[in-house]
Amino acid sequence: MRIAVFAGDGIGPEVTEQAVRVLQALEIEGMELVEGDVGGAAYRRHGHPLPEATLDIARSADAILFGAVGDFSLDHLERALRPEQAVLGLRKELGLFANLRPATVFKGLEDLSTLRPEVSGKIDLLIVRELNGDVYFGEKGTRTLEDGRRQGWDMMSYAEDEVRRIAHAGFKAAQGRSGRLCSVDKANVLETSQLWRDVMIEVSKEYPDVELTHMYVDNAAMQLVKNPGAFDVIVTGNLFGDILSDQASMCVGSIGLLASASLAEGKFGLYEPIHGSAPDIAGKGLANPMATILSAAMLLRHSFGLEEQAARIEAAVAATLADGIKGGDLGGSAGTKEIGDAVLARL
Ligand code: GGG
Repeated sequence: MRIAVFAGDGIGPEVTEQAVRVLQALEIEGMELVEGDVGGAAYRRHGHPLPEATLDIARSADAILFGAVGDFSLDHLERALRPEQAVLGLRKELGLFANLRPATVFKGLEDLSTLRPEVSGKIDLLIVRELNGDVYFGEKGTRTLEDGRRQGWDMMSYAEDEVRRIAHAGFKAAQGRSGRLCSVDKANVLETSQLWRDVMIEVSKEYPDVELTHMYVDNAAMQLVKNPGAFDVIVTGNLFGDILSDQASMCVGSIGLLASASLAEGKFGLYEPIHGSAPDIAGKGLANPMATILSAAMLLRHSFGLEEQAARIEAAVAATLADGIKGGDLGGSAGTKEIGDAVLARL
């Protein structure tokens, strides 16, 4: 049970430290944690956000616990050397194509949502975001046009096999839940989305027990705020999924609560909070570590089948919140370590 721990930048090390404490407290036999550098921290030490040594650790591990990457002071670097390339590179190198992002309202937090309490209490959804395609990985560049104007471009593209494998991930996730899958695209405007929709319909024939619906992304953004309880599993592309999951985090109270699993075929996965490095609060002990702690629970469940230990972590987080111990992101005053202590005490 070799787990790579890549803490990264900003609040990444602080929140990861608390998740590691929780994992260690479970005293799981055979668990080995191996640290590696990623992001801006890796660039400063090794001249690259994803050094070969880190990739070697990743390849030799059974799962990765990841903090966050991003560092404004490195904005001047060429794109290939920016901190974010660490997580994008790991996703591509390791074939991590399916990003599961659950969003549930915890007991006691209903009134913290941006929504009316009677709506927010009903939110329990899963966003399945494709991770290896879309504008993130298409050809990109800048040039100066003949008339002197600068132009930038990012090619949005999906091949049918890329859509097919994320479709299967979405349908399987829906089978494990209520059997409802909403595919989000922009098929009225984008060719990639038309292909996406066609492939979703083809794959749906293999899952007669799942009800497939389609929604344009602009409408989905509106419905997420208006009636999020109507959604169960959403499957969508890389860019739309990134945006909609941040929006979903506000429907449940805070981005500091949203965990994620980025999965390859099989059991290997990278687990990280959906939030970034939050440089404004880094090093102050203010960050909410719950999203990273909940990501560690997803790691135990998906990569190692340790359902009981995963459920213990989730119950401890829920109990901490129900007891009113909240970080500043939720209107409370508990700091990073205090929240970690509280979760440990309730394990
Ligand atoms: N823990 C998430 C994180 O570090 N995000 C930074 C980032 O740049 N992510 C790119 C993406 O998820 O699309």
